[in-house]
Amino acid sequence: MTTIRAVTDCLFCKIVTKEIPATIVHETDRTVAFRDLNPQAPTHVLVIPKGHYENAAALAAADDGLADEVLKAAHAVAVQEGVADEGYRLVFNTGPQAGQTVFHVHGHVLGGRAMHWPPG
Ligand code: D5M
Repeated sequence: MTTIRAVTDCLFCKIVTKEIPATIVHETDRTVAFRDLNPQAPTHVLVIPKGHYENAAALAAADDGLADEVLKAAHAVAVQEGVADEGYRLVFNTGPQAGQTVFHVHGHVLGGRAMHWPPG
């Protein structure tokens, strides 16, 4: 049985527990993916571990295969959304200077349009 660590007052923990509604498009035992409220591309889905980790560094340090599951879930979302073949961007804003605003690690799966480089 999987134990999920939740943090009070975390927006994305509340999406996991369904206290806050979201359009969930993909779910596994330990991950969930839902549409971004403020989409920046035709496909814009956030993929998170159900357990609370502040950012990608904390998730990687968990060292229990969870980061791998999140990556696989992100690719499964891209396939499901029909953007895997043409290409998609997977972004983990990590820390305030990178633009992270919600401190429950999330990968942005962005696709359905041409992307620019470097990002702003
Ligand atoms: O990305 C945080 C992202 O989270 C940002 O793109 C908006 C999105 N967001 C915020 N609240 C919600 C809810 N309630 N549902 C879906 N998406 C949401 P960051 O990388 O931290 O800047």
